[in-house]
Amino acid sequence: MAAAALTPWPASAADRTADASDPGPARTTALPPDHRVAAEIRSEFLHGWRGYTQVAWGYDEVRPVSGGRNDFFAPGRTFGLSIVEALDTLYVMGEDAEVARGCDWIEAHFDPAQDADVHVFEAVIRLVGGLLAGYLATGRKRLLDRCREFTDRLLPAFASPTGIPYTHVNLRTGAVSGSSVPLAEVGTNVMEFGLLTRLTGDRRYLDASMRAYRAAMARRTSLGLLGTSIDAETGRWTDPASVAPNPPVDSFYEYLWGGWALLGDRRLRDWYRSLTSAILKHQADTGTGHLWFRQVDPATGRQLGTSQSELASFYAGLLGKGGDPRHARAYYESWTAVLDRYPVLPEGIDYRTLAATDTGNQLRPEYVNSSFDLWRLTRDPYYKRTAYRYFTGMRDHLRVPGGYTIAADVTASPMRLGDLTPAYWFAENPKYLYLIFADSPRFDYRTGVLSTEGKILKGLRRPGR
Ligand code: DMJ
Repeated sequence: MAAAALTPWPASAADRTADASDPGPARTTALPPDHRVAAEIRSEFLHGWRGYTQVAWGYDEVRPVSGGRNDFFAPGRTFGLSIVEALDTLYVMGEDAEVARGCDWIEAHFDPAQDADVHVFEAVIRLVGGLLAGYLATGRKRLLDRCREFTDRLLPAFASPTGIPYTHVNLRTGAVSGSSVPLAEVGTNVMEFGLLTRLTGDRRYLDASMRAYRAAMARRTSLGLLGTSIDAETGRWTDPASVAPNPPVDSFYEYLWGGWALLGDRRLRDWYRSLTSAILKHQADTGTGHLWFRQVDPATGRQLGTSQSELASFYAGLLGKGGDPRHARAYYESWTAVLDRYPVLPEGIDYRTLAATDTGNQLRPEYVNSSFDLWRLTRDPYYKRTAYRYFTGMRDHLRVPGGYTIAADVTASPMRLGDLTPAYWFAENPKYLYLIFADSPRFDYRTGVLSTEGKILKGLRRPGR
Protein backbone atom coordinates (compact mmCIF):
# COMPACT_ATOMS: atom_id res chain seq x y z
CA MET A 1 0.00 0.00 0.00
CA ALA A 2 1.30 3.49 -0.81
CA ALA A 3 2.41 5.53 2.18
CA ALA A 4 1.47 9.17 2.61
CA ALA A 5 4.04 11.82 1.67
CA LEU A 6 4.12 15.00 3.68
CA THR A 7 1.78 17.46 2.01
CA PRO A 8 3.07 21.00 2.51
CA TRP A 9 0.37 23.58 3.04
CA PRO A 10 0.16 26.51 0.68
CA ALA A 11 1.42 29.63 2.48
CA SER A 12 -1.54 30.99 4.41
CA ALA A 13 -2.19 34.65 5.01
CA ALA A 14 -0.95 34.14 8.55
CA ASP A 15 2.27 32.55 7.27
CA ARG A 16 2.93 35.34 4.79
CA THR A 17 2.54 37.95 7.49
CA ALA A 18 4.29 35.89 10.10
CA ASP A 19 6.41 38.75 11.39
CA ALA A 20 3.39 40.89 12.07
CA SER A 21 1.45 38.08 13.76
CA ASP A 22 4.30 36.69 15.86
CA PRO A 23 3.54 36.90 19.53
CA GLY A 24 6.22 37.51 22.14
CA PRO A 25 10.00 37.74 22.10
CA ALA A 26 10.45 35.10 19.37
CA ARG A 27 9.85 37.91 16.88
CA THR A 28 12.85 39.88 18.01
CA THR A 29 15.34 37.01 18.32
CA ALA A 30 18.12 37.79 15.86
CA LEU A 31 18.76 34.77 13.71
CA PRO A 32 22.29 34.11 12.37
CA PRO A 33 22.59 32.53 8.89
CA ASP A 34 21.31 28.96 8.70
CA HIS A 35 24.68 27.35 7.99
CA ARG A 36 26.15 28.97 11.07
CA VAL A 37 23.28 27.84 13.28
CA ALA A 38 23.51 24.30 11.87
CA ALA A 39 27.26 24.22 12.59
CA GLU A 40 26.68 25.39 16.14
CA ILE A 41 23.95 22.82 16.77
CA ARG A 42 26.22 20.09 15.44
CA SER A 43 29.07 21.25 17.62
CA GLU A 44 26.79 21.28 20.70
CA PHE A 45 25.54 17.80 19.88
CA LEU A 46 29.14 16.62 19.64
CA HIS A 47 29.87 18.28 22.98
CA GLY A 48 27.13 16.13 24.53
CA TRP A 49 28.28 13.07 22.60
CA ARG A 50 31.88 13.47 23.82
CA GLY A 51 30.51 13.81 27.36
CA TYR A 52 28.89 10.40 26.95
CA THR A 53 31.69 8.63 25.09
CA GLN A 54 34.45 9.80 27.44
CA VAL A 55 32.95 8.56 30.69
CA ALA A 56 30.03 6.26 29.89
CA TRP A 57 30.80 4.51 26.58
CA GLY A 58 28.89 1.24 26.43
CA TYR A 59 26.60 2.19 29.34
CA ASP A 60 23.05 3.38 28.82
CA GLU A 61 23.32 7.00 29.95
CA VAL A 62 25.85 9.49 31.28
CA ARG A 63 25.58 11.68 34.37
CA PRO A 64 27.47 14.65 32.94
CA VAL A 65 27.94 16.58 36.17
CA SER A 66 29.28 13.81 38.41
CA GLY A 67 30.78 11.66 35.63
CA GLY A 68 28.57 8.74 36.66
CA ARG A 69 26.52 6.34 34.58
CA ASN A 70 22.90 5.26 34.55
CA ASP A 71 21.38 1.88 33.70
CA PHE A 72 18.10 2.83 32.06
CA PHE A 73 16.24 -0.48 31.81
CA ALA A 74 17.46 -2.58 34.73
CA PRO A 75 20.16 -2.23 37.38
CA GLY A 76 23.44 -3.82 36.34
CA ARG A 77 22.32 -4.28 32.73
CA THR A 78 23.33 -2.19 29.76
CA PHE A 79 22.07 -1.96 26.22
CA GLY A 80 24.42 0.86 25.23
CA LEU A 81 21.22 2.89 24.97
CA SER A 82 22.80 6.26 24.12
CA ILE A 83 24.77 4.64 21.30
CA VAL A 84 21.66 3.06 19.79
CA GLU A 85 19.74 6.32 20.18
CA ALA A 86 22.47 8.43 18.56
CA LEU A 87 23.13 6.44 15.38
CA ASP A 88 20.92 8.23 12.87
CA THR A 89 21.61 11.66 14.41
CA LEU A 90 25.33 11.05 13.95
CA TYR A 91 24.55 9.89 10.45
CA VAL A 92 22.59 12.96 9.33
CA MET A 93 25.35 15.13 10.79
CA GLY A 94 27.96 13.30 8.67
CA GLU A 95 29.81 11.73 11.63
CA ASP A 96 30.44 8.48 9.80
CA ALA A 97 33.39 7.32 11.90
CA GLU A 98 31.26 7.63 15.05
CA VAL A 99 28.38 5.79 13.36
CA ALA A 100 30.77 2.95 12.51
CA ARG A 101 32.17 2.90 16.04
CA GLY A 102 28.63 2.71 17.47
CA CYS A 103 27.62 -0.09 15.09
CA ASP A 104 30.79 -2.03 15.97
CA TRP A 105 29.89 -1.76 19.65
CA ILE A 106 26.35 -2.97 19.01
CA GLU A 107 27.52 -5.91 16.91
CA ALA A 108 30.04 -6.95 19.56
CA HIS A 109 28.18 -6.20 22.80
CA PHE A 110 24.42 -5.61 22.40
CA ASP A 111 22.81 -8.53 24.19
CA PRO A 112 19.11 -9.05 23.36
CA ALA A 113 18.70 -11.98 25.77
CA GLN A 114 19.72 -10.43 29.08
CA ASP A 115 17.95 -11.47 32.25
CA ALA A 116 16.17 -8.13 32.56
CA ASP A 117 12.54 -7.06 32.95
CA VAL A 118 12.31 -4.33 30.34
CA HIS A 119 9.65 -1.70 29.85
CA VAL A 120 8.14 -2.78 26.53
CA PHE A 121 7.18 0.73 25.38
CA GLU A 122 10.65 2.14 26.04
CA ALA A 123 12.33 -0.91 24.52
CA VAL A 124 10.34 -0.49 21.32
CA ILE A 125 10.72 3.24 20.75
CA ARG A 126 14.35 3.45 21.82
CA LEU A 127 16.01 0.13 20.96
CA VAL A 128 13.87 -1.41 18.21
CA GLY A 129 13.50 2.02 16.57
CA GLY A 130 17.18 2.87 17.05
CA LEU A 131 18.39 -0.40 15.56
CA LEU A 132 16.04 0.03 12.60
CA ALA A 133 17.21 3.59 11.96
CA GLY A 134 20.84 2.48 12.32
CA TYR A 135 20.23 -0.28 9.80
CA LEU A 136 18.56 2.10 7.36
CA ALA A 137 21.45 4.55 7.72
CA THR A 138 24.24 2.04 7.24
CA GLY A 139 22.81 -1.05 5.55
CA ARG A 140 24.62 -3.16 8.17
CA LYS A 141 22.56 -6.32 8.20
CA ARG A 142 23.65 -7.38 11.67
CA LEU A 143 21.77 -4.41 13.13
CA LEU A 144 18.59 -5.73 11.57
CA ASP A 145 19.37 -9.23 12.88
CA ARG A 146 19.88 -7.88 16.40
CA CYS A 147 16.68 -5.88 16.07
CA ARG A 148 14.74 -8.95 15.10
CA GLU A 149 16.19 -11.11 17.87
CA PHE A 150 15.40 -8.38 20.38
CA THR A 151 11.85 -7.82 19.12
CA ASP A 152 11.14 -11.56 19.20
CA ARG A 153 11.89 -11.39 22.91
CA LEU A 154 9.37 -8.57 23.36
CA LEU A 155 6.54 -10.41 21.61
CA PRO A 156 5.44 -12.50 24.64
CA ALA A 157 4.19 -9.21 26.11
CA PHE A 158 1.53 -9.06 23.39
CA ALA A 159 0.14 -12.53 24.13
CA SER A 160 -2.48 -11.21 26.58
CA PRO A 161 -6.16 -12.16 26.31
CA THR A 162 -6.95 -8.80 24.66
CA GLY A 163 -3.76 -8.35 22.63
CA ILE A 164 -2.89 -5.26 24.68
CA PRO A 165 0.78 -5.64 25.67
CA TYR A 166 1.76 -6.12 29.29
CA THR A 167 4.01 -3.26 30.37
CA HIS A 168 7.08 -5.44 31.12
CA VAL A 169 8.67 -8.60 29.81
CA ASN A 170 11.77 -10.50 30.85
CA LEU A 171 13.99 -10.83 27.80
CA ARG A 172 15.46 -14.14 28.90
CA THR A 173 12.43 -15.95 30.30
CA GLY A 174 9.53 -14.25 28.53
CA ALA A 175 7.78 -13.71 31.89
CA VAL A 176 5.37 -10.78 31.70
CA SER A 177 4.14 -8.30 34.30
CA GLY A 178 2.11 -5.10 34.48
CA SER A 179 -1.47 -5.54 33.30
CA SER A 180 -2.70 -1.96 33.80
CA VAL A 181 -1.40 -0.37 30.63
CA PRO A 182 -1.23 3.36 29.79
CA LEU A 183 -2.74 4.04 26.38
CA ALA A 184 0.54 5.22 24.80
CA GLU A 185 1.98 1.80 25.58
CA VAL A 186 -0.85 0.07 23.73
CA GLY A 187 -0.18 1.65 20.36
CA THR A 188 3.33 3.06 20.28
CA ASN A 189 4.81 0.17 18.35
CA VAL A 190 3.00 0.05 15.03
CA MET A 191 5.65 2.13 13.26
CA GLU A 192 8.59 0.01 14.41
CA PHE A 193 6.76 -3.32 14.17
CA GLY A 194 5.22 -2.41 10.80
CA LEU A 195 8.62 -1.52 9.40
CA LEU A 196 10.17 -4.69 10.82
CA THR A 197 7.44 -6.72 9.14
CA ARG A 198 8.23 -4.97 5.87
CA LEU A 199 11.94 -5.55 6.15
CA THR A 200 11.71 -9.20 7.19
CA GLY A 201 8.46 -10.38 5.60
CA ASP A 202 7.39 -11.70 9.04
CA ARG A 203 3.81 -10.60 9.78
CA ARG A 204 3.87 -11.35 13.51
CA TYR A 205 5.13 -7.89 14.43
CA LEU A 206 2.55 -5.82 12.56
CA ASP A 207 -0.24 -8.24 13.47
CA ALA A 208 0.56 -7.86 17.17
CA SER A 209 0.41 -4.08 16.89
CA MET A 210 -2.84 -3.98 14.99
CA ARG A 211 -4.51 -6.38 17.42
CA ALA A 212 -3.58 -4.10 20.31
CA TYR A 213 -4.84 -1.01 18.47
CA ARG A 214 -8.15 -2.74 17.66
CA ALA A 215 -8.62 -3.72 21.29
CA ALA A 216 -8.32 -0.10 22.43
CA MET A 217 -10.37 1.38 19.60
CA ALA A 218 -13.23 -1.01 20.37
CA ARG A 219 -13.51 0.63 23.78
CA ARG A 220 -14.25 4.20 22.71
CA THR A 221 -17.02 5.95 24.62
CA SER A 222 -20.16 7.29 22.97
CA LEU A 223 -18.34 10.66 22.70
CA GLY A 224 -15.64 8.93 20.66
CA LEU A 225 -12.96 9.33 23.36
CA LEU A 226 -10.57 6.92 25.05
CA GLY A 227 -9.40 6.59 28.64
CA THR A 228 -5.91 6.70 30.13
CA SER A 229 -5.07 3.14 31.22
CA ILE A 230 -6.61 -0.19 30.33
CA ASP A 231 -6.37 -3.71 31.73
CA ALA A 232 -4.57 -6.01 29.28
CA GLU A 233 -6.45 -9.05 30.59
CA THR A 234 -10.02 -7.80 30.94
CA GLY A 235 -10.05 -4.83 28.56
CA ARG A 236 -11.58 -2.64 31.29
CA TRP A 237 -10.40 0.93 31.75
CA THR A 238 -8.38 1.15 34.95
CA ASP A 239 -8.15 4.94 34.63
CA PRO A 240 -11.04 6.15 32.51
CA ALA A 241 -10.20 9.90 32.20
CA SER A 242 -9.36 11.30 28.76
CA VAL A 243 -6.11 13.24 29.17
CA ALA A 244 -5.09 13.56 25.50
CA PRO A 245 -2.67 14.81 24.30
CA ASN A 246 -0.80 14.54 27.61
CA PRO A 247 1.15 11.52 28.79
CA PRO A 248 0.59 8.70 29.32
CA VAL A 249 -1.61 8.62 26.22
CA ASP A 250 0.31 10.99 23.90
CA SER A 251 2.01 8.80 21.33
CA PHE A 252 -1.00 6.46 20.95
CA TYR A 253 -2.44 9.25 18.79
CA GLU A 254 0.92 10.11 17.21
CA TYR A 255 1.33 6.53 15.96
CA LEU A 256 -2.05 6.46 14.30
CA TRP A 257 -0.90 9.22 11.98
CA GLY A 258 2.70 7.99 11.87
CA GLY A 259 1.55 4.45 11.04
CA TRP A 260 -0.52 5.78 8.17
CA ALA A 261 2.36 7.96 6.91
CA LEU A 262 4.86 5.11 7.10
CA LEU A 263 2.75 2.09 6.21
CA GLY A 264 -0.18 3.52 4.28
CA ASP A 265 -2.80 1.70 6.38
CA ARG A 266 -6.04 3.65 6.03
CA ARG A 267 -7.55 2.19 9.21
CA LEU A 268 -4.90 4.03 11.21
CA ARG A 269 -5.59 7.30 9.40
CA ASP A 270 -9.34 6.99 9.91
CA TRP A 271 -8.93 6.21 13.61
CA TYR A 272 -6.64 9.23 13.92
CA ARG A 273 -9.22 11.47 12.30
CA SER A 274 -12.18 10.33 14.36
CA LEU A 275 -10.29 10.53 17.67
CA THR A 276 -8.84 13.94 16.81
CA SER A 277 -12.20 15.42 16.03
CA ALA A 278 -13.58 14.08 19.34
CA ILE A 279 -10.63 15.55 21.25
CA LEU A 280 -11.04 18.93 19.56
CA LYS A 281 -14.77 18.88 20.22
CA HIS A 282 -14.73 17.83 23.87
CA GLN A 283 -11.32 18.82 25.23
CA ALA A 284 -10.19 22.01 23.48
CA ASP A 285 -10.25 25.00 25.83
CA THR A 286 -9.61 28.50 24.47
CA GLY A 287 -10.89 30.33 27.55
CA THR A 288 -7.50 31.88 28.33
CA GLY A 289 -7.05 33.19 24.77
CA HIS A 290 -4.75 30.25 24.00
CA LEU A 291 -5.62 26.74 22.84
CA TRP A 292 -5.18 24.09 25.53
CA PHE A 293 -6.65 20.65 26.13
CA ARG A 294 -8.59 20.00 29.32
CA GLN A 295 -8.87 16.60 30.97
CA VAL A 296 -12.40 15.22 30.79
CA ASP A 297 -14.63 12.32 31.72
CA PRO A 298 -14.78 10.57 28.32
CA ALA A 299 -18.34 9.38 28.90
CA THR A 300 -19.86 12.78 29.71
CA GLY A 301 -17.30 15.42 28.67
CA ARG A 302 -17.24 16.83 32.23
CA GLN A 303 -14.05 18.77 32.92
CA LEU A 304 -11.64 17.05 35.31
CA GLY A 305 -8.47 19.15 35.12
CA THR A 306 -6.48 21.93 33.50
CA SER A 307 -2.93 20.67 33.68
CA GLN A 308 -0.67 20.43 30.67
CA SER A 309 2.52 18.47 30.43
CA GLU A 310 5.43 19.72 28.35
CA LEU A 311 5.27 16.34 26.64
CA ALA A 312 1.94 17.39 25.11
CA SER A 313 3.64 20.12 23.06
CA PHE A 314 4.40 17.52 20.36
CA TYR A 315 0.70 17.70 19.54
CA ALA A 316 1.07 20.97 17.62
CA GLY A 317 3.22 19.15 15.07
CA LEU A 318 0.88 16.18 14.99
CA LEU A 319 -2.15 18.37 14.32
CA GLY A 320 -0.19 19.94 11.48
CA LYS A 321 0.80 16.63 9.93
CA GLY A 322 -2.80 15.50 10.28
CA GLY A 323 -3.91 18.45 8.10
CA ASP A 324 -5.15 21.02 10.62
CA PRO A 325 -2.92 24.10 10.26
CA ARG A 326 -5.15 26.35 12.33
CA HIS A 327 -5.14 24.30 15.52
CA ALA A 328 -1.50 23.30 14.95
CA ARG A 329 -0.33 26.89 14.93
CA ALA A 330 -2.60 27.87 17.81
CA TYR A 331 -1.31 25.10 20.05
CA TYR A 332 2.29 25.85 19.13
CA GLU A 333 1.71 29.51 20.02
CA SER A 334 0.32 28.41 23.39
CA TRP A 335 3.59 26.66 24.18
CA THR A 336 5.61 29.55 22.78
CA ALA A 337 3.82 31.73 25.32
CA VAL A 338 5.14 29.41 28.05
CA LEU A 339 8.63 29.76 26.58
CA ASP A 340 8.17 33.54 26.79
CA ARG A 341 7.88 33.12 30.52
CA TYR A 342 10.59 30.58 31.40
CA PRO A 343 14.18 30.26 30.08
CA VAL A 344 13.49 26.61 29.26
CA LEU A 345 10.14 24.86 29.50
CA PRO A 346 9.05 23.42 32.86
CA GLU A 347 7.75 19.86 32.85
CA GLY A 348 4.20 20.82 33.71
CA ILE A 349 1.93 23.84 33.96
CA ASP A 350 -1.58 24.79 34.93
CA TYR A 351 -2.72 26.34 31.68
CA ARG A 352 -5.10 28.80 33.34
CA THR A 353 -2.16 30.77 34.72
CA LEU A 354 0.91 29.21 33.01
CA ALA A 355 2.27 28.62 36.53
CA ALA A 356 4.72 25.72 36.68
CA THR A 357 3.26 22.74 38.51
CA ASP A 358 6.42 20.72 37.92
CA THR A 359 9.47 22.96 37.81
CA GLY A 360 11.93 20.39 36.46
CA ASN A 361 13.15 20.11 32.87
CA GLN A 362 14.08 16.68 31.57
CA LEU A 363 15.85 18.02 28.44
CA ARG A 364 12.65 17.28 26.58
CA PRO A 365 12.36 17.46 22.79
CA GLU A 366 8.60 17.81 22.24
CA TYR A 367 8.36 21.56 21.60
CA VAL A 368 11.19 21.53 19.06
CA ASN A 369 9.76 18.35 17.53
CA SER A 370 6.72 20.50 16.72
CA SER A 371 8.95 23.33 15.43
CA PHE A 372 10.49 20.81 13.03
CA ASP A 373 7.18 19.33 11.89
CA LEU A 374 5.57 22.73 11.35
CA TRP A 375 8.63 24.23 9.70
CA ARG A 376 8.73 21.29 7.27
CA LEU A 377 5.08 21.84 6.43
CA THR A 378 5.08 25.61 6.11
CA ARG A 379 8.67 26.86 5.74
CA ASP A 380 7.39 29.70 7.89
CA PRO A 381 10.37 31.55 9.47
CA TYR A 382 8.37 31.83 12.70
CA TYR A 383 9.12 28.17 13.44
CA LYS A 384 12.80 28.69 12.75
CA ARG A 385 13.02 31.64 15.07
CA THR A 386 11.21 29.91 17.88
CA ALA A 387 13.30 26.76 17.38
CA TYR A 388 16.42 28.91 17.61
CA ARG A 389 15.20 30.44 20.83
CA TYR A 390 14.57 26.96 22.22
CA PHE A 391 18.14 26.07 21.22
CA THR A 392 19.74 29.10 22.87
CA GLY A 393 17.74 28.50 26.06
CA MET A 394 19.01 24.93 26.20
CA ARG A 395 22.57 25.95 25.36
CA ASP A 396 22.70 28.81 27.84
CA HIS A 397 21.13 26.97 30.76
CA LEU A 398 21.58 23.22 30.43
CA ARG A 399 25.12 22.96 29.04
CA VAL A 400 27.79 21.75 31.48
CA PRO A 401 31.45 20.87 30.86
CA GLY A 402 30.51 17.17 30.68
CA GLY A 403 27.70 17.63 28.14
CA TYR A 404 24.04 18.56 28.62
CA THR A 405 21.95 17.94 31.69
CA ILE A 406 18.39 17.96 32.98
CA ALA A 407 17.32 20.69 35.41
CA ALA A 408 15.77 20.26 38.84
CA ASP A 409 14.15 23.72 38.93
CA VAL A 410 13.87 26.06 35.96
CA THR A 411 12.30 28.79 38.08
CA ALA A 412 15.36 29.14 40.35
CA SER A 413 17.99 31.72 39.49
CA PRO A 414 20.58 30.54 38.77
CA MET A 415 18.80 27.49 37.43
CA ARG A 416 19.15 24.43 39.66
CA LEU A 417 20.56 21.59 37.56
CA GLY A 418 20.23 17.83 37.78
CA ASP A 419 22.76 15.25 36.58
CA LEU A 420 21.68 13.21 33.57
CA THR A 421 21.75 13.32 29.78
CA PRO A 422 18.64 11.28 28.92
CA ALA A 423 19.47 9.01 25.99
CA TYR A 424 16.59 10.47 23.98
CA TRP A 425 18.50 13.74 23.78
CA PHE A 426 20.92 12.00 21.39
CA ALA A 427 17.99 10.94 19.21
CA GLU A 428 15.80 14.00 19.30
CA ASN A 429 16.47 17.64 20.27
CA PRO A 430 19.71 18.22 18.31
CA LYS A 431 18.41 16.19 15.36
CA TYR A 432 15.24 18.27 14.94
CA LEU A 433 17.24 21.47 15.33
CA TYR A 434 19.95 20.39 12.91
CA LEU A 435 17.48 19.28 10.25
CA ILE A 436 15.66 22.61 10.45
CA PHE A 437 18.81 24.61 9.77
CA ALA A 438 21.13 22.28 7.82
CA ASP A 439 19.15 21.37 4.70
CA SER A 440 20.82 17.97 5.01
CA PRO A 441 21.31 15.92 1.82
CA ARG A 442 21.02 12.80 3.97
CA PHE A 443 17.34 13.36 4.76
CA ASP A 444 14.38 13.51 2.41
CA TYR A 445 12.41 16.46 3.79
CA ARG A 446 9.34 15.68 1.70
CA THR A 447 8.78 11.99 2.37
CA GLY A 448 10.76 11.45 5.59
CA VAL A 449 8.92 9.91 8.55
CA LEU A 450 10.21 10.00 12.12
CA SER A 451 9.07 7.97 15.10
CA THR A 452 8.06 9.40 18.47
CA GLU A 453 11.68 8.94 19.55
CA GLY A 454 12.98 10.91 16.55
CA LYS A 455 14.17 7.83 14.69
CA ILE A 456 14.17 8.33 10.96
CA LEU A 457 12.21 5.30 9.78
CA LYS A 458 11.79 6.58 6.25
CA GLY A 459 13.69 9.17 4.24
CA LEU A 460 17.31 8.54 5.19
CA ARG A 461 19.43 9.09 2.13
CA ARG A 462 22.75 7.50 1.45
CA PRO A 463 24.18 9.77 -1.25
CA GLY A 464 26.72 8.15 -3.52
CA ARG A 465 26.04 4.58 -2.35
C1 DMJ B 1 10.81 10.33 24.38
O1 DMJ B 1 11.24 9.11 24.84
C2 DMJ B 1 9.77 10.15 23.33
O2 DMJ B 1 9.62 11.36 22.65
C3 DMJ B 1 8.46 9.66 23.92
O3 DMJ B 1 7.41 9.63 22.99
C4 DMJ B 1 8.02 10.44 25.12
N1 DMJ B 1 8.93 11.39 25.53
C5 DMJ B 1 10.32 11.12 25.58
C6 DMJ B 1 11.12 12.37 25.72
O4 DMJ B 1 10.48 13.35 26.41
